[in-house]
This record gives sequence, C-alpha cells and structure tokens, in this order.
Amino acid sequence: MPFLDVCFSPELIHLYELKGRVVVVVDILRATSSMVTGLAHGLERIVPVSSLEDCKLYSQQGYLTAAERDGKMASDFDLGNSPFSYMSELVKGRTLAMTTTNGTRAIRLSAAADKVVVGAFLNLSSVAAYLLEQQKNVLVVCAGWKGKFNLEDTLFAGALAHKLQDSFEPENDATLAAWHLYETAKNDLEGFLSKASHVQRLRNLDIFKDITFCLQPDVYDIVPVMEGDYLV
Ligand code: 3SL
Repeated sequence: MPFLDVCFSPELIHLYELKGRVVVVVDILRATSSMVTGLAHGLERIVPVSSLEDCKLYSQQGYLTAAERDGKMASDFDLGNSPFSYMSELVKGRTLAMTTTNGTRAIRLSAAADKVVVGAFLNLSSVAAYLLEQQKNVLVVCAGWKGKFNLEDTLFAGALAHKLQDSFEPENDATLAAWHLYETAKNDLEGFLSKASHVQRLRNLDIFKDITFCLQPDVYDIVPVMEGDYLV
C-alpha cells in the first residue's frame, strides 16, 4: 500500500524526499482554492511565482497578473486572491502569473516531486480519485502562514487521509494528527476554525464570504497539475 504523509509547513519540506512522490500543495485560505476556482472557470494556465517583482515582469508579456500579500491585493496587479474574482469572464482563456504570501511559494518548493498537484476542499474528491489512480506515495504540503502551522490546511490533509484511508497507509504521526483533527472538526469546519489565525486575519480585512466558500467540498471536479512552470 502506498504511504500518505503530511508536511505541516514549507519550512519543513527539506525533511522530506520529494522524488518518487506526488505532492499535493494546499492553501485553503485562499491560494489553492482560488487556483482551482480560476482553472474551473476557464483560466488556461497559471504560473506560480515567488516575488511581486517577478510577477510584474509577466504583465509586460501580456499575462494576467494576481498578487496578494498579508491578505490584501497588492497594487498594480489585475487580481488579488479572492476566489470570487476568479469566476469572471476576465480569466477565460488567459494565462495568469500569480504570487501569494504562502501558497505560490509552497508550490515552487515542491518542484522536485514526480508530480505536483493543487488541492482544496473545493476539489477534494477529485484529488483523492487522482491519487488513487497514481498509486504512488503522497505528501500533502501545507502552505501554512509564513512558515508556521495552520489549522485549515491541516484539516484538508485530514480530510484527504479520511478519503484514502482504505488505500493509503499513514506514514507517520503527522498524518494521524491531521486525521484526528478532521474527525473532530468535520461536522462544522467553519465553527471549528472560528478562532484560527488566518480566519481572524481575513475577518479583520472584512473578508467573510471567501472563508465560507473555500470550506465547501467538491464544488469542482478538476485537478490542477504542474506541467513545467505552469499549473494546468
Ligand atoms: O498565503 C497565501 O498564499 C494566501 O492564500 C493568503 S490570503 O488568503 O490571500 O490572505
């Protein structure tokens, strides 16, 4: 049986062998939720970039650009990081260069994996089905917040561990911890997360509906996969 492991923060990724694995990068609030939403709404591909400067360079090549820092849209870019802004006609058929505080960095740090895919509650069952097909060891990389642990990404890892529990073996205590956390929270994810740091951070910015939206399971049936520099 293949293994399922969880890396709680990009700062810990050096402890894991990525080669031979499928990595699922997750940033529930909100980067990977927005990526899944955008690609499901007709965005052609996304290049995740680390810095605002690099992202800006892409606009000179005709790319649509999206940038977020500390929960806010950075100035002089086309989009921020609300999934609702990725539902517009503006994204259809376009290539997007995107940089966010944690999510895009976690994707770039995972590049040595055999495959890098993007997960969110919004595409949870599709990611689980994809992993069942691949039959390779899996590492869920939680984007966290500036190197620190967060609850919402860990809950996603736990939800995936629940979905795959008959077919994947938990590799260590991180997977077990995520499984138990999700078991406790599964009937009311939003209530469970009410005191979570990033939920409070977003609420302080008057961002409420994004939280509710990003916690919905299986709104979309796509699995974004990195191909070269692009998420498609
Ligand atoms: O950190 C990130 O990558 C973002 O998802 C953070 S935010 O939800 O846009 O504030």
